[in-house]
Amino acid sequence: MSVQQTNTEAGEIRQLDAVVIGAGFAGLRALYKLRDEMGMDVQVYETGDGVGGTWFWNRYPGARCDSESYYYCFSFDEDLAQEWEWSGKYPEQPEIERYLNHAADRFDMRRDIQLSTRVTSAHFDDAANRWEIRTEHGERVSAHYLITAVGCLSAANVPDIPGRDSFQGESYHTSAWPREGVDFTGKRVGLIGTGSTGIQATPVIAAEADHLTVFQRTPNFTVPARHAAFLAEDQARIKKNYPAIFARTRESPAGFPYFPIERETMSVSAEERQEVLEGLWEEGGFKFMWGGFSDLLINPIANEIASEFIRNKIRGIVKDPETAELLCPTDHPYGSKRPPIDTDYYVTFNRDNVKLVDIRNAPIEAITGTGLRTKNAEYDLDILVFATGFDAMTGSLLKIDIQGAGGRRLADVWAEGPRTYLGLQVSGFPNLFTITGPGSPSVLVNMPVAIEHHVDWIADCIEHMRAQGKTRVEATEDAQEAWVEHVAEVSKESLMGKANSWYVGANIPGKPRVVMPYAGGQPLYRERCEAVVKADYEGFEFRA
Ligand code: N01
Repeated sequence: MSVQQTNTEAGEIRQLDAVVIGAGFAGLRALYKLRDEMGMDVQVYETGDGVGGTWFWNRYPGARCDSESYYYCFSFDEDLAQEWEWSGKYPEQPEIERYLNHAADRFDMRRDIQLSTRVTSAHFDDAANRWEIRTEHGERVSAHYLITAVGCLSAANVPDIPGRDSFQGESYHTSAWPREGVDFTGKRVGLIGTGSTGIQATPVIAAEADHLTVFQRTPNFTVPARHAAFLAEDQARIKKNYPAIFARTRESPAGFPYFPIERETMSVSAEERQEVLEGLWEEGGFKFMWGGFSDLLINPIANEIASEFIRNKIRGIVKDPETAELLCPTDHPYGSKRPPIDTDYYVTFNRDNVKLVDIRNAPIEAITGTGLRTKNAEYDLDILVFATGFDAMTGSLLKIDIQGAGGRRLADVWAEGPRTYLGLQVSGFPNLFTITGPGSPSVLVNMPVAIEHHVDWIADCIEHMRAQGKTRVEATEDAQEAWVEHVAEVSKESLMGKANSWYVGANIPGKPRVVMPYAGGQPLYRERCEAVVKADYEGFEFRA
């Protein structure tokens, strides 16, 4: 739908059953569910000029998925699963963007998605039990339900470094990468940030650029992805097993089709431990975290063994001992930050045209017209890449002026950190559902699995309301309070709170430090959501 076809402030307000914000995995799934499976009148607004969400925006060099393709996808339609051919284990961004475009076409979604349209505000009308939603183009619509599908990692963090805007060369944040790409040939490139993104981009930029300087504040643990193309027999085996694969993704703690092994680190000999870790390193991928020992994320001694294993790998790969030590993380346990997986990251530091610069001990002082100045050196650069991450989990929601019952602003209610019930609703914000909102497992689970669960839960809740003749649903303050406490309690059992990561908002100056995702694992969370439903939607208040 073009902007011209929608209502403007001058015209009548269009009445909708639901507005969905975002057209990534979550928004697309929500649209199909509500519109095609439930017959609702739905409008999706999307800021980008294409669908895909994360996979529309993050087109930086080396961007690829680090969950395996055949389970990092929609499971709700068997025909879609059968007809789509993944090229290999870890598809690059263009392939996932193509997949999501294919889904949008296949299910005739585009007619209800308005692209290039940022939602600027959403205010709840107490008397009508409806949301009034405004866009950057001045459109105004009214919807019974507001469903946010804005993504957990979509509000870019571009650090406010003095002189940032004075740089005369090209500069890019990795999540706002130009469609036409960036030509690094013959260029001196500086890259700030060594999270999953920086770690994926570094080897690819290094191979193209004249010189790459990586500015590292905190070294990160990464294990090899070991990407491989699928053979015809892999495709056939996967397609045959899809129902079982998808079932397992719903039952496992992190939404992968395998379960953490029931074996504690100290229950085996030092030789056996080494053998297990070697095997996982060779196999590659996230299995390093789940497939060897069960206590990696809860027992500091077990964690240190795995952490030191990775450090020794770094020391073995990186030829310059000083660079190797700089790359070794020592200030946080493995897995307490979201672990990246990589293709040729550490070995890239053996290239003559790559330099690692420690900005922990000699911080960046300023960006200049010609490059960047740290406490003890100047770097001349042609291109500056910000791989500096996101204002995670809350950033995209708080960019929108969301006001609930009685005009309460979400930004005020979350001033001390996000508060939700089950990560699905916020008390005081009736008929608003937050897909993979803070307080749900979200980013700790394979995202499409978490998303599909939330969409199904929300749809069931709406169905329940229809059946009961209710028009308003809202989490109670008490239920929310208890859930927020539970999320905090559970997080204490994991090592997650130990690192300064985006999980806890530590990457954004001034953001309250709160473990935002629910760390209890997906099965427990799903059980909890089901129990709530069985107990007649305990903790939710419905009104006619
Ligand atoms: O962001 P990050 P990301 N000065 O926040 C540094 C997902 N993802 O885009 O650690 C200097 O992890 C910051 O340093 P420090 C995945 O969930 C998935 O890499 O704060 N440096 C850090 O090194 C991932 O976790 C895929 O000290 C500054 C880096 O920038 C999430 O997205 C691929 C700085 C930011 O790391 C975010 O990853 C890529 C400053 N002022 C990402 N501010 C898949 O494959 C920040 N940094 C699916």
